[in-house]
Amino acid sequence: AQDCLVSNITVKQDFDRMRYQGTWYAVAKKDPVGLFLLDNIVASFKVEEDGTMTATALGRVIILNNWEMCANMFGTFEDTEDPAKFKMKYWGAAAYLQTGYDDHWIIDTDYDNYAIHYSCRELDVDGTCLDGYSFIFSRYPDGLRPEDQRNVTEKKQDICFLGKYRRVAHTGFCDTA
Ligand code: FEN
Repeated sequence: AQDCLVSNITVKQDFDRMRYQGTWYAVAKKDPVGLFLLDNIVASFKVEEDGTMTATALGRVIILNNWEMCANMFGTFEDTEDPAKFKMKYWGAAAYLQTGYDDHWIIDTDYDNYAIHYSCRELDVDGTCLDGYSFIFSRYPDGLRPEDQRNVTEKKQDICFLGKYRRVAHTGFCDTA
């Protein structure tokens, strides 16, 4: 959407939640306002027997007194009329972690290599996104394949977050948690 209206953002056509299952490594993220996951972010999606999509996410956080922790987050997804647009209820394994209810849109994915996720938390009066976050996911912790980078950059621009991403480091911090 070159006008940056959230209502004009297009998502993956005929999104297939079965093919989306499994492990996704966050290789880049655009942060929302407030508390979030810092790095070492790995998400795992699953389709339950009743068809509901669920996910877990691990990521490093720094809590009070500069304690480094691995946050263990859970999400359940509510379907909408668009198969690529969900509402996600999320919570943490630990009580100090924030809970929430966010949009969860799959902008694009080829299921085997990359995925572009988008969530706008707050609409501005003009219909653009005032506060949102986004993940670029890869099936590989080392990053995107070179042949996927052009498309991902294009999609970052489509959701008006180009230039707002930071690389997500994978140092192994949450590998044994
Ligand atoms: C997503 C996809 C897979 C499932 C889930 C995802 C979203 C995770 C979110 C995490 C939020 C973390 C927070 C951390 C926090 C999209 C990857 C669930 C939205 C809010 C602190 C930091 C410091 C502190 C307290 C809490 O609460 N962090 O003192």
